[in-house]
Amino acid sequence: DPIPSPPSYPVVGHALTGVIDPVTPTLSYRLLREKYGRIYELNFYGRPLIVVSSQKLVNELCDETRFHKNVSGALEEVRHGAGDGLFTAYHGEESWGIAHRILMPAFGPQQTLGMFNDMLDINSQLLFKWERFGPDHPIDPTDDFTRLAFDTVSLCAMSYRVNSFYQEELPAFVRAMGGFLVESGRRAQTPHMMQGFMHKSNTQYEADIKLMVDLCDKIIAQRKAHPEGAKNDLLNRMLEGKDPKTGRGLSDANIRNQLITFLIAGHETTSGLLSFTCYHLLANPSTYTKIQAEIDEVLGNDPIQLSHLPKLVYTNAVLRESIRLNAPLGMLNVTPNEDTIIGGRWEIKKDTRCVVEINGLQRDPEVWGDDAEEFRPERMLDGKFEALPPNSWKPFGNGARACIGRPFAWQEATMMMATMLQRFDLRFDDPSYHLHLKQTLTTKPKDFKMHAIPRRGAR
Ligand code: MNH
Repeated sequence: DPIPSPPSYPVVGHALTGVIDPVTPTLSYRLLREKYGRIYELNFYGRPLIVVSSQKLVNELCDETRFHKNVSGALEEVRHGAGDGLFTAYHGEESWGIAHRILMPAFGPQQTLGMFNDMLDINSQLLFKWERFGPDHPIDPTDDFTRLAFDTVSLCAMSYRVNSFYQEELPAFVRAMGGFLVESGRRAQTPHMMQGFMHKSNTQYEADIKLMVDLCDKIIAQRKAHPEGAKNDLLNRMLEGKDPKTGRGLSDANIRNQLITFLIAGHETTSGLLSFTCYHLLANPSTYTKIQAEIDEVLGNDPIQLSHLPKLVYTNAVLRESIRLNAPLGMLNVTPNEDTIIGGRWEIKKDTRCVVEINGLQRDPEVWGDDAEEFRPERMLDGKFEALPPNSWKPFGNGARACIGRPFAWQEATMMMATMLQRFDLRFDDPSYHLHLKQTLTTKPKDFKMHAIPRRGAR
């Protein structure tokens, strides 16, 4: 059967038709889904793109015997800075397998528990900041959570302190990475022949990459010169780790690419998750009351401990529900190994670009019901999450190429929610605020401001 497709121009296809808004593509995908359904085809300069968002079809795209991750578009541009790091490695690239096998155990739940103190260190810096600025200060949660996440990954990965809470402007490293990511996204939308003429952005791009590369190379060189007394952080594990399959270790250049990758993959995503969660709690007062009651019961006035984390059951459901409605990384790119047919009727040729539209998938009414658009953490409780049809909740990606930092991000986010709500009552800065989105490689709330009012009796 023909795959539904909006009207297009000859030659350029859907480029220049405005069907995809370059600023917030998420909104365009939503409109297209509402109009054309849960599978439709776009075409850019002759290259087709198939966008899928029902659980039944996505379930087929998640079958790793039939489809694999496709590094193209913005992801491929990110290779200019992250090279063959795990996130941007091509399907089948040899260094991916070696690094995956060395790093999987280093990111396991047990290792992540061992990062508790480093996470708490950065977490306290944020809470102190809010306490000192006081209840009248409008907080930009996305900005502060980006600082939190960046400093946390950097400390846990390579014991390097970015100290972004001690600076008004974002530190050079964070700014370089932000600029690099925005420019990578922009390049993906620029025809190659045009790129050579954009001297100013090209120079800035190169400078941003050099800054990130030089800093990570310096950290690696210092560690190799002075290994004594170093913490057993991710850098240490990469320097010492041997692949059980091939016996090989990681090259210095690959280790640097992984460090840059962790920082890229680990800061905007976690920041988005925390920001959206604050928004949803403020927009849903009854949920807010419940999560705060749980945190008061589990933590009371005590400092947070590892043993508290598994008891924060409702908090966990709130995070799952928040990331269901607003996945910070909204697209998974895959492509079929061979010509294939999905849904029993739509043919997809080998190497065709396919996209799993996560926000559509995670609102599929066949899975989530008529209230799929509502924020209702109860749907994640009492075994209901575990009983979901396969591949209906995919905020961390799929299979072998799924997020390696998932336990890391989840622990960091849980600790932040618990300690934040233990100490503060949150309020909207503008009570009439409605959720708007801001999109780069990842999606975050736009213009969302809040206040943190110290609670009486909090530590
Ligand atoms: Mn993470 C891959 C989402 C936090 C490191 N991550 C992915 C993918 C998604 C994702 C989706 C799959 C992308 C794709 O298929 O192209 N990641 C998240 C979200 C959060 C997150 C929503 C936070 C919330 N990620 C983190 C953190 C780190 C990290 C924190 C590191 C400390 N992620 C990665 C790496 C990969 C990845 C590395 C690539 C894994 C691979 O392909 O081997």
